[in-house]
Amino acid sequence: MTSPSRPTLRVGLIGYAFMGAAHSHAWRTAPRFFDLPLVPELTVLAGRDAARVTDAAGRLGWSSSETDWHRLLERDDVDLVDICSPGDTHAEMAIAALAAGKHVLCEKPLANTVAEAEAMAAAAERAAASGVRAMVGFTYRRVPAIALAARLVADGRLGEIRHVRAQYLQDWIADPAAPMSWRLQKEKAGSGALGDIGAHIVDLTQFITGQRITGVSAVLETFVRKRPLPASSGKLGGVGGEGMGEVTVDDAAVFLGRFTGGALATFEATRFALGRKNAIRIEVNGSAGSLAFDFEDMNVLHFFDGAEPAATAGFRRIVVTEPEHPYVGAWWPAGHGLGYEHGFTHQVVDLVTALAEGSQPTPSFADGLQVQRVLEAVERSAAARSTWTDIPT
Ligand code: SOE
Repeated sequence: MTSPSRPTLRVGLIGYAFMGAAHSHAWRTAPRFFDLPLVPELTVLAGRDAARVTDAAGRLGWSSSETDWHRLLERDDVDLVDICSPGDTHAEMAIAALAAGKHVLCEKPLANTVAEAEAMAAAAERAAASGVRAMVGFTYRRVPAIALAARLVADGRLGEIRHVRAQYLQDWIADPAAPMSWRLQKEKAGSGALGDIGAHIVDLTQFITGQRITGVSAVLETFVRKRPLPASSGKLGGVGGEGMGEVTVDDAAVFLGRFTGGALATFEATRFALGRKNAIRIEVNGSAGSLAFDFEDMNVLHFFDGAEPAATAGFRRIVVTEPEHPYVGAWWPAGHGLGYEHGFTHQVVDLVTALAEGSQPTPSFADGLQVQRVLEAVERSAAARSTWTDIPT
């Protein structure tokens, strides 16, 4: 339990939708289950609508609320700004917060373009010189089974990595009648499935393998190009109305990749995999072993040990809930399992620990920039159809 005498980390959060709620839960919960060197304080929640942000602040446990995010940069009772607003706001907010001497946690993807991400990474580098730190929120790295997978690869248990197979499958807009949202607007979200969920599997596969993607060949598709505008403007980030709106992002991204160690990779990110709700499926095949993970069974990691004699070889199902496993010791007894929200709490634990040590939290903005470069390469490859060979039908 964190003792009351510990120094505090006073947080200002921007946004109170899905990510704002998940981050609020994490800031509240982390000091109650982990012995943190700094005690987070939920100082202020920022949002545009005065009535709604005041209500959200009460519901999510924030001491005060603001309707102008710039106020968070001026307040001397804010040490860290947590950005949980759509991607078109990330660059302006993060760069201003860093310049104001505030640490920054910014939701993924880091930005909507490589140019924005480069400016953010440069601002983070400047700020780090005076001990102000920035981190991008790829929380799935902090699912215990994923952290265990990365540990197995780093320990050489898979040998040389030959194949990486990654899917992120959702189906929340498979119905053409599903209304327009800000996530389907390029000027707000930057891209569709590619940046929203494709960014996660780009980051995860690089984190697990410890390698970088060096090239891609891609296809993007938008299956449903027009959608009904939502009656309530809130769902579209402030824009609503009658009739139909134009979808200006991809619904699905499929791409091949190659890693620095020579491994071949296949990636699939889609919101049209009817029946798959949040299926992050990763398989890595190496010369000495393989691993497989599915977020819809997130407390389990499947591991094939190539050293096992053939008579007893096979994928074993590791239930990743032992105290020896990453993060798990702070929670429940073996077998009781964790959920989606725990990755956000573990993110707070690692961020706060790094800040107290004066070290760089990971993933850094430079890591987020590299992911953005992969996303942009996917978009360029898809546009160029560079390696696509048509088959006459
Ligand atoms: C929507 O696809 C979404 O909320 C993503 O934006 C999150 O990053 C993911 O964790 C859950 O799905």
